[in-house]
Amino acid sequence: MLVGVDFGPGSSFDPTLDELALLAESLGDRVVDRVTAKRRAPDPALFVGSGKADEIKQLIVLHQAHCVIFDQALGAAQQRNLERHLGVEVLDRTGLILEIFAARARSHEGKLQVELAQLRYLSTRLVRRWSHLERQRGGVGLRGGPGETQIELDRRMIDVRIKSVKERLSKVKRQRQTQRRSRERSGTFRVSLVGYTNAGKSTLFNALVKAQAYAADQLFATLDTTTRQMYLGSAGVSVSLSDTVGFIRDLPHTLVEAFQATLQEAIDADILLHVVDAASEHWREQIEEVRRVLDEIGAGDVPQVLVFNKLDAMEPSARPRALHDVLEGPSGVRTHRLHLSARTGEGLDGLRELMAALATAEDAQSFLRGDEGSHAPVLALETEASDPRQRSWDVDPASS
Ligand SMILES: Nc1nc2c(ncn2[C@@H]2O[C@H](COP(=O)(O)OP(=O)(O)OP(=O)(O)O)[C@@H](O)[C@H]2O)c(=O)[nH]1
Ligand SMILES: [Mg+2]
Repeated sequence: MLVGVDFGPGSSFDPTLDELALLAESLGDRVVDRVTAKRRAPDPALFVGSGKADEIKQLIVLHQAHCVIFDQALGAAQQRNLERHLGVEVLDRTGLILEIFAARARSHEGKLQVELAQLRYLSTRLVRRWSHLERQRGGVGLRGGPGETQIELDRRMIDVRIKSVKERLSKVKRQRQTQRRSRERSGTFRVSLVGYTNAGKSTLFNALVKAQAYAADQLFATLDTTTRQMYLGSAGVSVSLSDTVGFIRDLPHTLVEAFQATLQEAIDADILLHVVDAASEHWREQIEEVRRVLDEIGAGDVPQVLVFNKLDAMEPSARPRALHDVLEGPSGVRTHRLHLSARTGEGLDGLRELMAALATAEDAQSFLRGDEGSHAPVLALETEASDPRQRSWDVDPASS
């Protein structure tokens, strides 16, 4: 059973719970019912009020559900109380995403990163549970209770494990740095595909470099960064192209931290191709979310090109006039926008052309900002193009 709670403006709430359903289904779960609630603030004990909790409990019995998944992050105590109250396993969005990452991680580095994130998640939960036990026991000097020994052991085990995972990760990180330095020395222009999960990054990657990266209609199909050389015949240059892990709303912070090494690939690029699922009705929110995560990992200033993918799946009436155009805000800030289909190949030549122009330009950033040799039509916007909050790319492509 899925549960989402609307805490009003400023909180993320999806009344359809569709994305949460996709996340659950990608772990093999079957969704039997969806419940939404509205509250001013989370109930400290049960997150939802006790009335709502009882309603959920009745539905659990009705559907014989095995698990309840909340679309928001639950506190450790709330999760525990809910499990007690509902009598089934209770997961939150963070826990669910961590499970998906754990199930998908393939590479040595990916597995280590997921383990680190899980241990961190676990340790915050356990520490809180322990302090609660310690309070109950009441006094100092009360030593040797079985609980306490166990607690100390668990705590130490998690700490030891975190330390060893971190050490192994830093070894992998050093290897990565060496590889990166050799790429830097070769002076290759670096392009990274970034974007919301399921936007089509891997499909586009495969289409561009004729690789066989895993692409699938599931969230977080890709967890590891893959890099390939891509030869751009028209300009006679090679660029390196990286496929990266997708982002999602409320990406758990422990994961962002743990995946720093993988995400470093994105930060270090000369330009980012920000792939957008143009066929999704949520593409605006998804762009904002991706920009938020990029800011968080320090890649907010890397020049970006917006690549609207899945052109073949768009309503014919929504098709853009030009496959490549430039959005210009009132103060002259420009954003290049491409429309293409990684599946059918339409528009890929335009992307190759732009990449070739960027790779051979004196300075990619000023190329994107200025008029240097670009033939794409420029669309004047009423709001600033570089400010994601103003949704400046929100120009009706058909009318432009
Ligand atoms: N109709 C259509 N579907 C596409 C296109 N590109 C990708 N897809 C589909 O979208 C789904 C996701 O594609 P992926 O390439 O795995 O997406 P991704 O961005 O790499 O996703 P993650 O690795 O999960 O972040 C797959 O089912 C693709 O077949 C396209 O141009 N048109
Ligand atoms: Mg992928």
